[in-house]
Amino acid sequence: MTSTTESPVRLAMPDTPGQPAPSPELARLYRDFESELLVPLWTEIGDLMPASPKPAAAAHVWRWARLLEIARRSGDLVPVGRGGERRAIALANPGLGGAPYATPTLWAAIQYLNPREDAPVHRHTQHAFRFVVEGEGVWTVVDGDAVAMRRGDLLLTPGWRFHGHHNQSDTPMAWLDGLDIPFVHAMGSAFFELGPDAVENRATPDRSYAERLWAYPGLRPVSQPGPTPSSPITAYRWEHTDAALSAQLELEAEGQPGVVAPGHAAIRFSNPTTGGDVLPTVRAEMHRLRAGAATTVRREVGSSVWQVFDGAGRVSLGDREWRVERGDLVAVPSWVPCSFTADTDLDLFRFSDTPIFEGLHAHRVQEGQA
Ligand code: GTQ
Ligand code: FE2
Repeated sequence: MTSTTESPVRLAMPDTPGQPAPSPELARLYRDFESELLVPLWTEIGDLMPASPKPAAAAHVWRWARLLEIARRSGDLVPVGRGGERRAIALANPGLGGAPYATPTLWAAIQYLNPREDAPVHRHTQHAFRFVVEGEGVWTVVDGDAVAMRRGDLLLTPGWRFHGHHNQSDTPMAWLDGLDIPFVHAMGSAFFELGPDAVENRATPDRSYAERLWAYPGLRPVSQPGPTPSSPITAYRWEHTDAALSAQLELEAEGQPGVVAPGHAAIRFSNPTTGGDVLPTVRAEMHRLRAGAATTVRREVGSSVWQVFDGAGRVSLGDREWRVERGDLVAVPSWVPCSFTADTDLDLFRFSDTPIFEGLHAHRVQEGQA
C-alpha cells in the first residue's frame, strides 16, 4: 500500500457550500483518498470543468531584437552537433512552469546557424515548419531534397522525414521553428531517430525537387495519387504569398469581395492533396493589414503564435495591449480575445493548433467583442 508521505496526491478540504463540517472521520477519509491515489471530483470541479476555457498559459510577447541578440551570443558560445542537435532556443510561456512551450501544444524557437555550419540529420514524429523573418543562406534538406530558406518563406518538415540544415553562406542565419513538441510530449507519441552526422546533399538549388513537382497553383502531378496527411510542398515562397495578399487588397479597393475584414487580407497555407492544413496538427496563415486597419476581435479554442513579419502595430489580448514590431512573437492562449491594429502596413505570420481541435470536433470561435 502507498504511504501518505509518498503519495503525490495532496487534497485540501473544500469549505464550499454543501461540504460537511470538519471531523476526525472526514480527515481520515481525505488521508485515505491521498494514500490510495484517489481524487474526488468535488475538490477539483472548478478547475477541471470551468464554464469556458481557463488556460494555464498566459498571453505574452517576446521581442525579436532581444531573441536575436541572445541567439548570436549562443552562436559564439554553444556548438551545434550531435546530442543537442539544434541551436534552437524555445519560447517558454510564463504560465507553463518553465517548460519550453510557447503554448500547451506549440513549440516556437529561434534557431541560429553560423556560416558554414551544419545541423545534423535526424527525424522525429513531431511535425515542424520554419518561417524566415530575415536573412538567407541556409538550405534545409528534407529526405535528401535541399530547400532554400529566404525571407518570407514557409518551409515544411512533416513528421518522420529525415532533415538537417546547412549554412552555405558567409553570414549567420536565424529563423523561427514551429513544432507540435508539447502536444506530442503530452500524448506520449514521440519517436526519434538519428540520421547521418553530416548533411549528405550539399547542393544549393534555388528550388527544391518538391517545389518543381508540386508548387504550381491548382496543378497536381498525375504521377502522385492519393491524399497525403501533410502537404508535399516543401516551400511556400514569399513571392506567391505576397502576391496573393496584395491581390486581395486590390480587389477590395475595386469594391470586390475577398478580404476577411476591411483592410485585412489573409491567406492560409494549404495541403494541395486535401485542401486542408499543411500539417496534421498545425495551421499556418499570413495576414496583411493596411495602416490604420484592425482585425475583428476574435477568440477561439486552441492556441496560436503570431510573428510580425513587417511593419508595426499593437496587439490586444484580453485586457492587455502590447506594441509590436518586426520579428516580435506573440503567444495567444485558448479563448483569449485577440486583435491586431496596424500603425503602419502590417504583415503577420500566424500558426495555431486548430487542426487538432477541428479534427476532434472541439473547435469553437467567437467573433466580435466578448
Ligand atoms: O530543426 O530539426 O526548434 O528537431 C526543435 C526540434 C528545431 C529541427 C527545433 C527540432 C528542430
Ligand atoms: Fe528536427
